[in-house]
Amino acid sequence: MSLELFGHPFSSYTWKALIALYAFDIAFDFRMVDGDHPDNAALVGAAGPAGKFPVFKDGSELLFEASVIIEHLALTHGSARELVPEDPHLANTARMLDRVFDNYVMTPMNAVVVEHMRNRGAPETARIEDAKARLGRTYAWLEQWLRANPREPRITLVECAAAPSLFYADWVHPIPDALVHLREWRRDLLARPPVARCVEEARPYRAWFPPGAPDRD
Ligand SMILES: N[C@@H](CCC(=O)N[C@@H](CS)C(=O)NCC(=O)O)C(=O)O
Repeated sequence: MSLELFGHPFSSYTWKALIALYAFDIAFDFRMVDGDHPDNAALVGAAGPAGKFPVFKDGSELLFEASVIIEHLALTHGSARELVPEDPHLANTARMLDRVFDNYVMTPMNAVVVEHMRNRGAPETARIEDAKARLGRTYAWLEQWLRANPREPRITLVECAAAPSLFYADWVHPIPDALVHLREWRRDLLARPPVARCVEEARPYRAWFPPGAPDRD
C-alpha cells in the first residue's frame, strides 16, 4: 500500500512524523504543502477541522495529528513497533511526555513565532515574555525529568516530539547553560541520523523564521 506524507520540510510537526518514518526506513512519498502545490494544500485543508499538516495517507485512510501518525506507524509496521513502548504504563508515560512537548514547548515557541508574524518589526513584548517564561518553566521541569529518567539511544514517540520542539524552542529562548541534561539531550537528538536529515532538509528555509534564525545548528 502506498504511503504519502503531506507537509513541509520547515514545519516542526512535519518533522515529528518524518523522524519516525526515517528512523525505521519506511518508504513513503513526500507531498509538499505550499503555494506551488495547490492540490496537496487542498487535501490538507479538507483532511481535518483545522487544516493543519502533517497529514498521512495510508491507502484510503487519511490521518492528521503528528502523534497519531506516529502511533499508526507503530501499529502498522512491525519494525516501527518500538516507537510506542509495549508496556501500557510506559506507553502512557511516553504519551504524557509527547503532550509536554506539544503543549508546553511547541505551543509557547509558536506563540513567539506568531507574535513576530502578527506584528512584524514591533512584536508585543509582554506576549513574547509570557511565552518565554512558559518555555523556561518547561525547560526546568524537563531538566529534572531527564535527571531522573535518562533516555536510551533509540527513537520513540518521545524523541519524535522532543527533537523538533527543542530545536526551534532553543532558537526563540535558548536553554540556559545550567540545564546540562536538557542541553546535552538536544545536542544528542540533533546528531541522530533521522533528525540530522530533517535539519538539513529544513536548512534552505531558515530565512523564513519570523524572529530570525540564529547562526548555528
Ligand atoms: N496538532 C497538530 C499541529 C500541526 C500544526 O500546527 N501544523 C502547522 C505546521 S508546523 C500548520 O499546519 N500550520 C499551518 C496552518 O496552521 O494553517 C499536530 O500535532 O499535527
